[in-house]
Amino acid sequence: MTLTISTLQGIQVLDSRGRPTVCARMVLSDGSVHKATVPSGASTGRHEAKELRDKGTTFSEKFFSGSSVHQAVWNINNVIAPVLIGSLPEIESVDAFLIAIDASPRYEVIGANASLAVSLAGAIAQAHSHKISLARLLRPTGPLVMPMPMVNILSGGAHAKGALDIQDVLVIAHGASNIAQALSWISAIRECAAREGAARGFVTNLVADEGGLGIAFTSTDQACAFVVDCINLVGLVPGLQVSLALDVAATQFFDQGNYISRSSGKVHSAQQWSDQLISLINSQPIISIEDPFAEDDWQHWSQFTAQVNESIQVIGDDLFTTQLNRLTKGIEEKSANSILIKPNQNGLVSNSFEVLTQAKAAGFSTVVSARSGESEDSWLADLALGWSAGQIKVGSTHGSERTAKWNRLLEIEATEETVFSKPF
Ligand code: 2PG
Ligand code: MG
Repeated sequence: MTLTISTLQGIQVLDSRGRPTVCARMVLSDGSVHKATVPSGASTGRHEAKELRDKGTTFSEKFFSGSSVHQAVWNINNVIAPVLIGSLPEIESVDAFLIAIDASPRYEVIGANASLAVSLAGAIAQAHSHKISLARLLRPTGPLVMPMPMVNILSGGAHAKGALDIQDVLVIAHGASNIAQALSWISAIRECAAREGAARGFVTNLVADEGGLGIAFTSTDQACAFVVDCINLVGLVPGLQVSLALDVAATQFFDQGNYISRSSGKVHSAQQWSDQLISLINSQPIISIEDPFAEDDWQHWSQFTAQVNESIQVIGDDLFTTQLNRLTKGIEEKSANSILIKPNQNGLVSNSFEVLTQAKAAGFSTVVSARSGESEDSWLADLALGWSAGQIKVGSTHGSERTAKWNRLLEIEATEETVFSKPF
């Protein structure tokens, strides 16, 4: 029996920060219900697809200070649903309908929060109609490639009230043989960081948006050294079994060509900033660095990537914003060697996959990523598996919106044939 879409409804729900977000609820002709809730960022890139938020002027909007999503929900119910009802739940056709409704590159008319919710609900419904998981729909044959997790231990920047200048210190358990082992190591490191931080007299009760600890270290170097201590304390070998990754999120402290430390107020020229990062990389077991420069500082991205010369992974997040035109420029200019793939920066499942495919073709590594504002959904884990992304970043080991994704990966590893990705 061929299943078709019988109803499609948008609902305003809450994300993990308590802010409104869009859920699309699709019912198929067999009565089955398929839902997808879109995430939302705090350190958002300027070039991301348009997240439609209300102005906060009506009575019901004002309680969310202008962040309600009634217009995006209205667009699903009144603009998108009439077009999709009766059609097949298939990624390609649903996404083609969405593009036909809103041809603007950043979905400024219907909102990327509306488009992605519907695109994802369609993909999840399609998997149901084929009686397989979303991961299997996207990768029909062969073992599933289990992504290497990149996990947040310390948070700063926009996620933790500026506890650190940079946004995250993360760990990658590249010496582990599977994801269950990797997560067991990383949970121990996260627990050790809370214990050890308190023992050293730091305030450790600020748990940041993504479940990392918001400890106010005086420098990034000190924060990295602390995480290295924790790796040692749990009995693992830094650099050999577990290494560090940074998300600098440098756009957040870039001003008129300079990088300005929020903690010390010190102003760095781009060259001084680059030198500082290189000396940090040389003194700590760092294997990956994300957004070392601001989103439009192309020149310094290219210089930095040439200088580190493949010795570490240089990831573009705000730089590329999961947009094909920006990735194409980055490939030409050798701005980075890796890309973060965030479906809500793009607005469609199929186009996010296209960006990932082009990045891989150019020899880039690919890291599928959650946002700082998340939901209990686990579709991101299925996308990472189905797309053979290689790596995944969903925040820390704390918070159900984070564990929903880890637990989905653990479930797949326990029940399906998988191979653990070894990008390092
Ligand atoms: C990032 C993400 C996730 P946000 O910068 O990579 O950590 O943060 O969702 O706030 O953009
Ligand atoms: Mg980032």
